Amino acid sequence: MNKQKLKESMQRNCQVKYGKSIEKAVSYQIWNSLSLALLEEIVENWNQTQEIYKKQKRAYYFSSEYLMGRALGNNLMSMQVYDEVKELLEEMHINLNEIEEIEEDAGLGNGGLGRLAACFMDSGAVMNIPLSGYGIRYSNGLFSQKIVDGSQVECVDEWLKYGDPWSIRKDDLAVEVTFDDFTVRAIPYDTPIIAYGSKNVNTLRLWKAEFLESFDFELFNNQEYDEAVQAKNRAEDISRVLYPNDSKEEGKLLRLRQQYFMVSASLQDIIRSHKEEHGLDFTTFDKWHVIQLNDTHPVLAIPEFIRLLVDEEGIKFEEALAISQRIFAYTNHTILQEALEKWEMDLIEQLFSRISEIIIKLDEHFEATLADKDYEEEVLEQFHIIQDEKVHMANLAIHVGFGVNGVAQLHTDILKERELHQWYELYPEKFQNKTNGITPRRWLRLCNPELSALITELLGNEDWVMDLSKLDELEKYVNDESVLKRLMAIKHTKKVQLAEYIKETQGIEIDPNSLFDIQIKRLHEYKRQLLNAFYILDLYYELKENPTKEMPSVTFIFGAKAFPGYERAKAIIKFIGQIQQLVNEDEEVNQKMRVVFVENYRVSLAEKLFPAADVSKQISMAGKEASGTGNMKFMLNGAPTFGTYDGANVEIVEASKEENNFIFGLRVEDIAQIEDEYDPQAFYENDKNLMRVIDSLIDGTFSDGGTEEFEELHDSLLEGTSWHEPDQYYLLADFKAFKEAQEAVLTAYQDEMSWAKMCLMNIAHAGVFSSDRTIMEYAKDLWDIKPIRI
Ligand code: 26Y
Repeated sequence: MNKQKLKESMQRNCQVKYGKSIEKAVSYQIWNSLSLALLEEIVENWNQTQEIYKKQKRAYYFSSEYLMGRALGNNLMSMQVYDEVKELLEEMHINLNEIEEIEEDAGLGNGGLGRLAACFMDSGAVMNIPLSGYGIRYSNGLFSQKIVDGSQVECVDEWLKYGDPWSIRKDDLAVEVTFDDFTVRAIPYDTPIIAYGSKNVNTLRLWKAEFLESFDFELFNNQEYDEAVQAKNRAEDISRVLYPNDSKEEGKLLRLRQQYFMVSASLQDIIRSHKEEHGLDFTTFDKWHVIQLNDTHPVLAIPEFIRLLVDEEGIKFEEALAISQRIFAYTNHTILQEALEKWEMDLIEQLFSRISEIIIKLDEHFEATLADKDYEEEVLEQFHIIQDEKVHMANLAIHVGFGVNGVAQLHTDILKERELHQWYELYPEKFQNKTNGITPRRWLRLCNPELSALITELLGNEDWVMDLSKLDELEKYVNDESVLKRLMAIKHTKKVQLAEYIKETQGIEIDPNSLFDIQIKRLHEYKRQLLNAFYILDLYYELKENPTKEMPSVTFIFGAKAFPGYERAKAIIKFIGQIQQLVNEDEEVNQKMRVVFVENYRVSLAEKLFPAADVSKQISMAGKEASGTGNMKFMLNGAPTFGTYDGANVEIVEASKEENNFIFGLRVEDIAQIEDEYDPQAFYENDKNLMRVIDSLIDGTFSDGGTEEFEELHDSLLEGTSWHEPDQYYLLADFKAFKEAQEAVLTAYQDEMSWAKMCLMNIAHAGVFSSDRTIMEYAKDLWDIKPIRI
């Protein structure tokens, strides 16, 4: 990189955009000018990459969520100019770190599924796979969270407030999306995905919805100003907000519009480029294109593709269906029934009646194909796309798609044996496992430069950044005391940095010499943050009774957003807040333990938390967490897993060995055995400690501000409600095992060298959890695509 050239470009961009020189610019202006200057550096490679990709088969990731986080630091790293640019800025008396910190996260996703999409984008580029992402450019991403008096308050996310220098708006590539009641313009914004280690630059294309005419003159002339503005808003509403929802259906009509908007625009784009490159021959479409559907959210792509081929290109329905069956594959991310989308037929009819016709036709088609299988009536019903006037999106995807995959081995097994068993029997050849992964660039190289430097030194080069399996070689240092000491010193540094950040942002003091025990993820009952809270409260009572208990000092850290309409999840946040207050204010115990709920958990905060963790808490009820990916981020940064046999935890423990982790609790098969006669009351009555912490919800120990939310939590465990049995996630059954495992942690942590070994073993076996490995599996087993380097 030519420093002088970059500096000039920064100056130029600053002058043109803000009418002032860099010397006079404020942080966000510097951030914009620098980002634009860097974009200038890669734009030629970007165009070249796209031209070369056109010559071979390409994959498209259709996803309603992309949880990208910040771009600047990541792109500096990918371009391998981080240190150079830092130096350059220093010469200009600018602190790069401060500039990085003013960037807002692109939080266009809820949680794991959205972050996985972002990791896949990065890995696609680094592995030189012709992979493009398609999605929606929400004006407001996931809400930002404030904790006010212990409760979650949601604030609107304004990620675009300082601009979006990394995206290029492409008006010339706009398309129209037509609903039965109106038509909108879809405008693509392209963001470069810059490969670390090569010149390839992939594309994330996100659509923004706009009004067709910039202004409705007739209405305006007739002084119907409000109507004109209304029509404009109605169009823009489609890409206005991400639904902060990863469990239930909400804002139905608009959400459905969003889904159709995204898939229709993306397919029109793909078909247009197909015609440009290959003419009107659609019989070879699958030779050139393959579409991965990220959960059911983009599954409307199937009938929309058929519509476009039949209605716009004059292809016969049967032929269009046959092509679809060769280009779509579907990934399932959950077995929670409430998260499997089912759309009411009349909504679909109302918004896009032609799509409902096609869905009916598809349903009839598949019914006919099953006619000779002599299924019982009931079984046959389960295969229908339309059941009780609802469209089962997963059924549509499984019938048509050529591939169906789960996201961790256990999850795929459960799909095959239970949740989708009859589908597996019908289409065994479609089912595959693709264990999730994480990008080593953001989740180690960027967020933990200290550990990265040590690894590079030990391995002799930086090849591990692009081939994470190289970490294997670290195992030989497992008895090397000086390496282990350095590893622990790095951990301490990251804990000091986190402690400073928490002090600065939330005013809470924590001790970097204490054990950092961290649970960070969306708030959901199945993830069992409440179980962790019960344990912490129990430990508090134990310390009150026995102040000389032999244990290291511990800091319990939580971070989680709750869906705004999910009352119980919000009550759990409140409960944790109450425990935090009780513990931290109690002088008798607060030298031994503290609790912190970090506000507004998001990608950029995650980058500070994972490297600072001593323990990774992964305690979902066995069978419920499809994979988890946070678990992998902890592991890569050297934290043993404290967890259940669930999701990818199983594979993490298999890779790094059980003795280097803390596994507890009921397994899937144990739960299957007891589920019919499970009696949480018996656990409650037989364990005084458990009783005490559960009772704290109703005995006046804590206050929920008179809302009765705590009582509701209490009853959900012991009484059940109209929609579920008591303690549906088996907290009470696992409490004792949890406590024993946590005791083992407290003991193990006191032996620094043996602890350090566990950390090292985790790092050394984390290689398989690189999303590079995952994306290559998709490319090989599902997409039939090979890398191509520019
Ligand atoms: C349709 C709507 C209700 C909905 C919106 C978002 C349903 C689900 C979601 C998001 C689900 C999600 O994030 N699932 C997570 O996907 C990760 C990536 O595969 C997994 O690691 C994680 O276990 C799973 O919960």
